Amino acid sequence: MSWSLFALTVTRTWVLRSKMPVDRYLYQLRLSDDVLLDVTARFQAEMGKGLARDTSPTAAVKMLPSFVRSLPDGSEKGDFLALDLGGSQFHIHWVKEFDDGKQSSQLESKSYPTPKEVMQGNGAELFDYIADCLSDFMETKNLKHKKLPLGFTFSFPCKQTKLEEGVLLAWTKHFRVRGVQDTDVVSSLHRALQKHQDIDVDVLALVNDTVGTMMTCGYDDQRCEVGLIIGTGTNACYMEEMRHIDLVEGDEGRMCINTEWGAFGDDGALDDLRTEFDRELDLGSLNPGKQLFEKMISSLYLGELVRLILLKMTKEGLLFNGKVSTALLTKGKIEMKHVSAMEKYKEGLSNTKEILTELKLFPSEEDCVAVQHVCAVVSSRSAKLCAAALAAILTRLRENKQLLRMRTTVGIDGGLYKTHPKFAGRLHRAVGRLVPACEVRFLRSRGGSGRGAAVVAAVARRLAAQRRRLHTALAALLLPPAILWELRDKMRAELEHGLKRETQAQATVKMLPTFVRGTPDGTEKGKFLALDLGGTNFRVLLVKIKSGRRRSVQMYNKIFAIPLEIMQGTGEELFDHIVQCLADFLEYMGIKGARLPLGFTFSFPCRQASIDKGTLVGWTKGFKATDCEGEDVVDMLREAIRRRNEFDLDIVAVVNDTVGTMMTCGYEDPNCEIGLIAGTGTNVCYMEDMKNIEIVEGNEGKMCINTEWGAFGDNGCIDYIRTKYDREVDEGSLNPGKQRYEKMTSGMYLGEIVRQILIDLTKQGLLFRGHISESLRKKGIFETKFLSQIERDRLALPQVRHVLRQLGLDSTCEDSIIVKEVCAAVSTRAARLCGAGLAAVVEKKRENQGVERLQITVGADGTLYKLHPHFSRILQETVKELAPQCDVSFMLSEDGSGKGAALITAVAKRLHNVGQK
Ligand code: 0WK
Ligand code: 0WK
Ligand code: BGC
Ligand code: BGC
Repeated sequence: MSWSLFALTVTRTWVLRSKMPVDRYLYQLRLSDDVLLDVTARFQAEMGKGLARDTSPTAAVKMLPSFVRSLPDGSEKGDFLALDLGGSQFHIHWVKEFDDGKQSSQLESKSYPTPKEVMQGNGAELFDYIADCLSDFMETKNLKHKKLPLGFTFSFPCKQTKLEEGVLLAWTKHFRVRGVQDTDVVSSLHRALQKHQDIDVDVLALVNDTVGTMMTCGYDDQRCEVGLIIGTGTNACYMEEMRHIDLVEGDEGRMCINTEWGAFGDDGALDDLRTEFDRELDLGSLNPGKQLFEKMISSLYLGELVRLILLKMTKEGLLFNGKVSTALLTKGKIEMKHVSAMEKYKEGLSNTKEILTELKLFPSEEDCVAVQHVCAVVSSRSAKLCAAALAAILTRLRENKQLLRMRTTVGIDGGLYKTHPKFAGRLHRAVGRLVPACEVRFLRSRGGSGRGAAVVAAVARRLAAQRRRLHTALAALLLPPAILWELRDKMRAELEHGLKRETQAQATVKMLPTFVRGTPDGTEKGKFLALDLGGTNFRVLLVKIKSGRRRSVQMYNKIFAIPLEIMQGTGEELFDHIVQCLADFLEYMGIKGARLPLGFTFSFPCRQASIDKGTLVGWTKGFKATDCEGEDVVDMLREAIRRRNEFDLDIVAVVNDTVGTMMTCGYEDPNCEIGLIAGTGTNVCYMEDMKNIEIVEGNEGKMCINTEWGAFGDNGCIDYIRTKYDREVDEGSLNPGKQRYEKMTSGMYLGEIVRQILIDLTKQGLLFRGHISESLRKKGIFETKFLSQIERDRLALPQVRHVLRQLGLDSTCEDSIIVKEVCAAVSTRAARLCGAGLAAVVEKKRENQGVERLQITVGADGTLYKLHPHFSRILQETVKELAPQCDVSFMLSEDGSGKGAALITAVAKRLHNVGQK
């Protein structure tokens, strides 16, 4: 340790210990950690106010959305220009970003002065000056022939509604240009640039220097999610959860918030901490009452604070023998560089002596020590106050992530932080004490925020291109109203084809008579068995129906699995499996001996000649058992029961799940004359007038028609809305060319459509960094239940990423936003398509009844309808749109179609007994 340093330390310790009167002034500037923690809490409250819709207009800390949503992902490339205005220097950069996966970029820069007359002139002059400098820069760098995108770092508070626009709220620091406040600075820049015919730049992004700094550091450290400037001014930004930003639409992902913490305390929140020197400094500033926090911290003001303290001490004879020099009386005479120099303790008192002498103060050694002390206390307070506010931001980030401990990186820039000998250390230590649960890496920005602005422009360009390509890909899934009306009419035509004798045979929408002629009338009673096959679950049910006053239905059911090898084995194995389950259930219920009537819900297209006959037209969904198509499934069940020879049952009815669902709901609401299934498969049935069912004898009354609308389009009539993704899914299905409408609308296929689109977007480099992982190649991996999970409102993106991770898909925030959009596009199309089909059915019902307005209830079931967060709502809205003369109520079938099958069995049984008499 050098002699002079030793001498200094001894003197200082002695001076300090002896509690110089200087402390009378300085103790207010000493902030204990308790006080700092209180400042942290106050700032947290201010942040909340700035983010919330109702308090943000009056909030002092503005919390300005920056529309920067994502960090660079390394695919940014190309040449960019960047302007960096608002710090101590005005920089222009030429940034070349290389898509070499190593996130490397090259920077060529030039600084331009910001003369006072420009900083305090009028707007047109300022932007003309900027344009002239840019023109000069492009001349120098021989860029005038290039059309280049530009990122504009503008280090003042701006209200933004999009990246490429910013309305100046107020000037700060040493800027005070007339006619700019409350105007969009990007349009002003554009106007000035247009005066230069020989330069062609596109301002893609306006960013605050804190945001530019965060992005610059984010390029080197992906963990960087906070940007901090401690220079001429001070400010911080950080990545906030969208769901907390009331002023911006959407809940997905994060957005960078420019806190503008310089204004913390402008509402009096820090008045108890502001000293007389702070108040005096503020009164003498360009913007009294504004930026009060900044005026306690940043380099533009610290020198002045020191001057005011020294002036007071000198006036009271405590320094320089009470001789007040002109310098001490001159505002701005002591600058940050002086304070920094004087705090270079390794150099002892020499700097201090030299500087004070230059200021004609001729200090004693004690004076020097005292002045150093004042500098130390003032700059320490600055560092600590920064730490307190930063601690609030770090705590919020940790809470947003619901972490107990958090590692993060703070990108930092600014003359005070970079050049002051002690500031950085003090800041780091204070942050360490205030937020011990956060492990913070402070990363100095390399190349200034200009590079960051270029990165933002590059990300903006990438996102814009991505969005354009995403919209192109998803455009094919959008069904404008005109198309929907058309589809409604096409469905209507197909319904008619299916009903008419001469066209029935070729019809794709088969319109299968079910021989169910009425909905329940409450007289049904007895004990019935029901089987429910064809949906997600195979159920065996015992249903007890009571009529009259004690009218009720009691059900006991058991779910059994249908293994894939049974679904796609032989018909015999399938029906033996069904009877095995039946036997287990009868055993379990202890009713093996009872020859109960049974209703068989068989959710596949069956041509019926009567209520208890059903010939399978063709398998759908995941079933492909052999030797069944063209066979009567009731016979096959009876044979299987016979083969087992353990019990006997009276199979009274075979019904489609849509019919069972209609009956189940009809038991509660007699107005229910339509049954809708939107589940693994999709289908609808409705009560049709017998006179319209030409293939069944008789014109009286009604009969339920199982439309089997899943096959709509198998004749190519909807090929014009089928996309390449639909064709992929169809070709990869068990029944290519069949059930085309079902493959665009039902749970068995929606996940596969999404997977096909994700593969296509990944191939285009729009997703997963262009890498198609093994899991993404796996057919059926993207089950429809994942759509429902991913599309759940308020599901934060981390949870979407969690779902994708379960699928072995490692995704970025952006990826998950895109995946969510793809899911929404696919499920919305499905719901709108179903809505168009259903509108055709209810309109037919209305015309059947020849009424102006129809009131009708639709009984609905199926996992897609029940569990998807938006499907049922969008379907209902579409029906309302396309069948405006129908008041359609939707009734969720609580008990599945098994109950309906039992009710049908009861009716059939009653009719049968009446027939016997
Ligand atoms: C360098 C950044 C610039 C920022 C400046 C702040 O590139 O955007 O405004 O730091 O520090 P100052 O120059 O005010 O000390
Ligand atoms: C529950 C019904 C059943 C029907 C199923 C359809 O009880 O008959 O097949 O809904 O929905 P999924 O299970 O296919 O989603
Ligand atoms: C401005 C901020 C800026 C900060 C640092 C403040 O005066 O209001 O927008 O980020 O200075 O340059
Ligand atoms: C079947 C229909 C059934 C629907 C819903 C379709 O695949 O063809 O009979 O109603 O799925 O389960």
